[in-house]
Amino acid sequence: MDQKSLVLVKPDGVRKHLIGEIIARFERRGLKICALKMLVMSKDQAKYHYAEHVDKPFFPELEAFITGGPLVAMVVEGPNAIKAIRTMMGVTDPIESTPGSIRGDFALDKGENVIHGSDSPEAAEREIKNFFTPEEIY
Ligand code: IDP
Ligand code: MG
Repeated sequence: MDQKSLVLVKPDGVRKHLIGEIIARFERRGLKICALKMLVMSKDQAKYHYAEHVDKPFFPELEAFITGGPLVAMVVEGPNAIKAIRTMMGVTDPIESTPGSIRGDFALDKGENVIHGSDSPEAAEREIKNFFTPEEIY
């Protein structure tokens, strides 16, 4: 079953020159990039994207980080794309992520952890709308 996921190369990933590395991993795996753009997230966009975390103590730090520089947003599609991408990403805290995963290879910090990927089809649908119009998704 084909699924779409909203993936972000977060501002730390852009600063670390990891855009190509991350896209290449998805493409080599057989996943399709069907929408792509670079942008600076607004605070409103950040509150919508991280709605489940707005009341958490780390939210101010997260908001400052995620809005603090350009990021790359993309829609990635393929069979079981959501789970496939979450596995390729590693877990939230890179220290616990397996080497070979994106976070396990390229991050050490729980906040600045290089990549976002949707965690469910419902989240993907909601998150994709925050960045792309239907016409921008191929
Ligand atoms: P996920 O990105 O693996 O789905 P979530 O628990 O949904 O992880 O958290 C969203 C993002 O919020 C994380 O990727 C990370 O950037 C940030 N974050 C989560 N927990 C913490 C924390 O304890 N301190 C700082 N930032 C955090
Ligand atoms: Mg999450």
